Formats: sequence, structure tokens, C-alpha cells
Amino acid sequence: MADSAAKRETDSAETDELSPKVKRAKADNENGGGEAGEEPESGVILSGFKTSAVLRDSAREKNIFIHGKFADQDAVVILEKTPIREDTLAELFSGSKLKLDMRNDIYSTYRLQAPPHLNEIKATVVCPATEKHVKKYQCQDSFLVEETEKDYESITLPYIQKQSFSVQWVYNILEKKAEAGRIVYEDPDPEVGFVLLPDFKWDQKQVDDLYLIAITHQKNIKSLRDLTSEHLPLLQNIFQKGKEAILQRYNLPASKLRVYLHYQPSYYHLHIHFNKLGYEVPGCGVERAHLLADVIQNIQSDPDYYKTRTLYFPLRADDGLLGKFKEAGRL
Ligand code: DD3
Repeated sequence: MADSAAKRETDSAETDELSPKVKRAKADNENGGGEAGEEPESGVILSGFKTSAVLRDSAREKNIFIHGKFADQDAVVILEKTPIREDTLAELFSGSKLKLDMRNDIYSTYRLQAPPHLNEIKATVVCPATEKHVKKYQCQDSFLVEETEKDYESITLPYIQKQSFSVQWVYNILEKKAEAGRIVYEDPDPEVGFVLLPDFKWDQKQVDDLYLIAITHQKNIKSLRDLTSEHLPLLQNIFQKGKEAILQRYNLPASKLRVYLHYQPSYYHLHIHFNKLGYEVPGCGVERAHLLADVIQNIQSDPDYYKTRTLYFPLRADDGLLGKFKEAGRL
């Protein structure tokens, strides 16, 4: 809310564009949307959740990551308070009860009890969750790894091939078996095509924390390491059409976007992140994020840039790949 120029610019998007979009997204869910037969009002589901451990919590970020069980299945539940939206303020002020905490001179603090629909908590459920999911959310030290071309071939590639992380959820999106109603833009071309949709970290209620992902229709590109000049048409297409689609839908120009890839990615199917500039999201730091604009230029000046360069990235203490780098004496 600090950047008033950006705020003004997005105001029209919020009232004219984003709100109808939010309604549409909800309607899609109610129609089933292919989402594992979930009802929109699934109020009972969390009452069956048995907490076993808090993996991480942050008073500052107002979220908590919990490991537990639904019946005999391991699960991770993430709860997060959502931002306060400017367009709900009038209703918030008129429809809330105020409980006085303290009064002192010109200062007073209260607990404001908002109407339930203005006081929602975003809940993300992973069930059944694997050991990897549980570890992902535990607080951990990170270590910077230096990966040469040889390291990639002898350590990283064999590791990711053996792991075969499931990207079923990605295929569900590409095949419209899930989240079909959330797609913002699609280019169906099998070579240069992609699907652009909100990352589920984004609740789409305000453009300030915009987070979309572009997922390629090509299934055989694992990561940045695989990219060569043959992929330039694909990368340029995603860059161009992704920016256009975001301008159209959210009224946000390219100059307000951070468009980048992760290395290492969290899943090995090529995808590009689109954030609103100024929204500092984990993974957007220099040690993991590679701007798409830079990636394109680097490949233009050397077709094998990402095949041959030493790449640096952080790995968490318990990451299996870190163990492999240690075994190889590379750390
Ligand atoms: C994931 C990275 C992956 C746990 C969690 C997230 N955006 C997704 C499934 C559907 C999605 C995403 C893996 C998984 Cl919390 C394990 O993310 C997704 N759908 N990032 C969207 N739209």
C-alpha cells in the first residue's frame, strides 16, 4: 500500500478487471472445474485434521505450516491471513465490532471483529503429503552450491532422473483436468505454446502480490540447464504473450513485472514465474532467480550458455541433492 502511484494504476484493474475475475474463478470451482470432486463449501475437511507438528510459522508473514494427518494419511496444511483490500474498507468500517484494548492520550488500540467474509484465512492442503513435502516447509539452513557442466552431468542429472518427482499436477493443468477455469491465457502450440495461470500462492484478490506461472506444453524441458538456441522461439513467445495477457487482464504493464526462472526449480517441467515488481517472494533473490530477459540474451550470445556455464544455487540442509554434492567432495 506504500507505493501510491502503483496503487492508483492498479485501482482500475481491481475494480473493473480483478473483481469480476475473482467471481468468475469462484464460479468455475463451483462447476467442478475438474478438481478432484471437491465441493466449494468443504467446511468439514479440516475438522478431521490431527496436528502432529508445526513445521514453521511467522508472526510477520502471518502464516503457519502444519504437519498432521487426515485419518491415516500424512498431510501438510498451510494457513495464511490474507491482505486487507482497499475496496472492502467501507464495509469493514461499517460492519465490524470494535473492542477497546487500551486508551492513552491521543492513542488507542482495538480488536476489530470483521464480518466473516472479510476475515478469511487462505488454507492450502497437501494430502497425501510425502516426506519431501514435510521437509520443504521446515526451517532449514541453506548452502550455496557451485555446479559446473560436469557436476550437472555426473551429480544433478542422475539425481533428478532417479527422483522422478511427480509433475502430475502440471499435466492435469495442461490437459484441463484441473484448474481449467483459472487459465488466464493459453497458446496451444505444441512447440512454443504454454498455459498461463495464477500460482496457487496467489489468492487473486489484489494485484499487489500478483503471481502467475507459465507452463510449457513441451514436456521434455527439465530446467534452465536444458535451454539452448532451439528454445528461443518458445522463450520469446512466453515473454511476449505472457506480458500482453497480464496487461490485458490485470492492467499491469511489463515495466511492473519480474519475469524469471528458478534454478534449481521446485519441479522439473519448464515454467516461468511472473510477479508484480516490489512483491518480494521467496525464490526471487539473485541466488535462485534468472530473469527471462537475461536468459534470452545469454542464449542469443552463446547458444550453449546454460549447458556450459557454472551455475550457483542454494540447497537446503536436508536436500538429497546437497548430500550428493557433499559425497562428490564438491562442498
Ligand atoms: C507445490 C510447486 C507445487 C506443495 C505445494 C506446491 N500453482 C503446485 C499443485 C497445483 C501448484 C502451483 C508442490 C502444485 Cl504447496 C507441493 O505447486 C498448483 N497449481 N504452484 C498452481 N496453480
